[in-house]
Amino acid sequence: MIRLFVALSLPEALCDELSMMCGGIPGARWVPEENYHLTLRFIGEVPGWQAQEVDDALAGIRAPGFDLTLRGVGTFGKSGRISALWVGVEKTEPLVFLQSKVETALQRGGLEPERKRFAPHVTLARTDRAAPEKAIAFVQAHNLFRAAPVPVDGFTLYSSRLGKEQAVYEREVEYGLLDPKPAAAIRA
Ligand code: 3AM
Repeated sequence: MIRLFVALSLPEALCDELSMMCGGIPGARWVPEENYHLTLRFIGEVPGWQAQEVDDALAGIRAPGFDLTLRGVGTFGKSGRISALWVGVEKTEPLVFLQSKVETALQRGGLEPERKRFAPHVTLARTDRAAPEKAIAFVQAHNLFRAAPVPVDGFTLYSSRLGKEQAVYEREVEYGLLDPKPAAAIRA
């Protein structure tokens, strides 16, 4: 069995910028810089034969590249507990298009439909062992964060091995996106 997810990786300079924001919350488990990603679809544990079908399905995706912009900071959690801190992502049309292509391809590859709404984000920390006030203060301090747009020309099938503190992510397969439409073609 192999634990898989589909995600966008981020350029090193952007990861550096994100990691510079991190720190100052006792008990938070900060995601190591090399693990930053934007999940398009969590797959979970699948047998080897199904991983092959997933790969085949993803390889068939045709979608244009686009620019990705990270901005704002937020939290996941419920009933007063904050489980994660993340940086937000502009939910643009080409990003949503790619995510829906991935979803359709995976269903064709035999996976059950994803029930959760796509909420694009980059997780910075798991905060279930931290004081919620500290996580809230972090959000307030960084809420105006905005990164320069970065070009996305592909997406990645990652494997994940769960470690004691941090998961170990491995880039298994990279898939290319089509050249983005030139501005002139969009205007025409
Ligand atoms: O992209 P983020 O960091 O929010 O939390 C896991 C991580 O999300 C999530 O998949 C991403 C890559 O590991 N994940 C882990 N288990 C999950 C599950 N059972 C899950 N997402 C949905 N269901």
